[in-house]
Amino acid sequence: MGTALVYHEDMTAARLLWDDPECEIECPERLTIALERLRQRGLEQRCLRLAAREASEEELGLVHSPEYVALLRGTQALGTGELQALSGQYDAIYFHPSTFHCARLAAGAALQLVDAVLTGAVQNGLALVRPPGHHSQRAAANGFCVFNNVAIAAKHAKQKHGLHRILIVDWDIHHGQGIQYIFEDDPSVLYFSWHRYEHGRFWPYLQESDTDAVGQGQGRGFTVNLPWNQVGMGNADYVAAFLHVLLPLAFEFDPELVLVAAGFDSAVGDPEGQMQATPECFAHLTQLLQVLACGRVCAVLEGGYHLESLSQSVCMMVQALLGDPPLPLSGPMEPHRSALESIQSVRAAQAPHWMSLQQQDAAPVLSPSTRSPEGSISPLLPGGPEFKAPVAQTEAQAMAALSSLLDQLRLYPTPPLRTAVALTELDAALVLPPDVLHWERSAPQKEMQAWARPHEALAQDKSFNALGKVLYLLDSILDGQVSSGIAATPAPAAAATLDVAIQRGLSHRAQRLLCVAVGQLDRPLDLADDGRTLWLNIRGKEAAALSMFHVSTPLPGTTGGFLSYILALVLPLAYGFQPNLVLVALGPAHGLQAPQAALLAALLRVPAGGQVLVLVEEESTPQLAGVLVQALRGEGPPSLGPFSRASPEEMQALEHLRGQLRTQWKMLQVAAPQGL
Ligand code: X5A
Ligand code: ZN
Repeated sequence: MGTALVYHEDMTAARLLWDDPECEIECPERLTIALERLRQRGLEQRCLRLAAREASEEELGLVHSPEYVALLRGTQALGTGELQALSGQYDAIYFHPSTFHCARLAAGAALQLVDAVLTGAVQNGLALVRPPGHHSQRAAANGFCVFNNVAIAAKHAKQKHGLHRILIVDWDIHHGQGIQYIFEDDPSVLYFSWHRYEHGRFWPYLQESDTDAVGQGQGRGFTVNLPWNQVGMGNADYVAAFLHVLLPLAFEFDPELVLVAAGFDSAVGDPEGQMQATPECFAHLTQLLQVLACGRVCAVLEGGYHLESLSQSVCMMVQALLGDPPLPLSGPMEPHRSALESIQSVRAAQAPHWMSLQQQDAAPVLSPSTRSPEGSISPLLPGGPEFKAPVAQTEAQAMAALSSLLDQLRLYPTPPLRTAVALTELDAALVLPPDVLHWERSAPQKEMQAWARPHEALAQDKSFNALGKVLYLLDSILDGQVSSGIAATPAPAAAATLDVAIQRGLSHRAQRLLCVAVGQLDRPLDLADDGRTLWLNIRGKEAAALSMFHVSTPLPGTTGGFLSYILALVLPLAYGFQPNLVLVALGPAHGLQAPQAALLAALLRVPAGGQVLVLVEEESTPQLAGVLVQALRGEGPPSLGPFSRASPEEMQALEHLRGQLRTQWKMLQVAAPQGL
């Protein structure tokens, strides 16, 4: 439905007029270079361009005191000396004669974006602004920030659009203490921030940036701080933070709008953050957020001071907003020990306030419905990275590695890929978006006969013809001609079709194939346990890990239970495995409601880099097919409905399984391993 890009050239006018090493990194080129890169890659042209407007003084008053706004208005007439003297009254701030105008445009851009999304003109968007906002407070500028753009936008969404629940995700590497102060007693705004902290030794050196600051009064539990106590955090740490902290709370909160305080000083190369997350990580984070609030995501630029890294990260985020499948994540998917300590600490601090954390942290007790694995778990490691993360001894080597990494990303083409649908009878009842391909092509008869021969269920014409489409669609996904697909098969042929699809995928180009079989589908007998296939049977009869690559789990009917199984088991396995193809098969008695199936597909699409093939039974409803198509195209899936707690038995079974698997699959961890 469209992505807005809100910008105004005037926001490049403000700049530092005197010598100040702390402030000089906040420069006009941050915007011009990011925008230039968006143009070069054809991304700006795909967005709805909106010229930023100035926020009115009344709108600024949603957050700031009239005296503070008046003071800022006065700066327009000051000389350089006076500006410098005034700037000195604040921490890490410089004023310029154009600061007031720029800052009003920055806040106005955020407001315009929220209006565009909440009126339905677009699905999502990014406001490219400066000065940034998240450090600014009711009556104080701070940390390059003048007006609190995101906080003003949130207040506006409540007041003008009547919203009741807004999620703010602050992935800038500094703590947005300004946002925290503004909403600390407000339960209608859930504020999540991660930040470089180093036990309080990093700017802005505040005690209230730690995990035990959870909000005040009615707002307790609606401030969530995840401090990073070491530098060097990377893709695995950021994804783990989303899977194990942010997303469980966000689903339980059920926001109507997601605002992102999108600072990219948390990316590799940034002098402030000193972190390692690569630009494509921000596409993953963005798409993980797009499953919330029906996809209504408004991002507003905050920090980001390495011009090339910033521009790449901005491009990745815009591509994700546009619905393009994300690039695979680089680097080992193993969170740092220090990151796990932080994750453990914030989960403990928030547990009293969130059902989703209470149920997950239930003691892992062996229940009668679970059993130990037969034999030993294979020690094979999941596949390696597509790009090598920079590992360097010297500063110069590090810089060379970084620029080669950024070069690789620059060369990556914008995929002109689409979702294909092979639904036979079903698609007649479906109104599909115009860019969806109706899949008619079939694999050559000869080839297919060889594949189908061992399977009696595929002897019938109908099943055989459906298989032909499935196989050709599979090839086309693996060859990069289409991104994702959905195909229907007659129910009696479901297991055989899946079996052939797996073999075909493995013999074609799938280096690592994740098969998520929902319902009564048995693992093919001849499937090798060689690390190339991860077989996950959901709603199998019991929770069991027969090997690291062969996992079977029940699936709770409660929303809380369902979400826990997906966020705490399925996605960590998928991120650890890094598949280049995901096969989702909804087999006999899969029992998934349409919104659940859509959420599963929407979430799996992210670690799979968009390469997902969903097999449904021909007897499925057009409604199910419809929401699956939406999910595969990157549109927000429908809401699961009200949160209901999982039963203790369900959670015990999950914890038992996680306990069995987490030494091999590090993304399952939510706490630092003991005794090391
Ligand atoms: C928005 C932002 C950083 C201020 C750092 C001061 N501010 N040392 O990234
Ligand atoms: Zn920052």
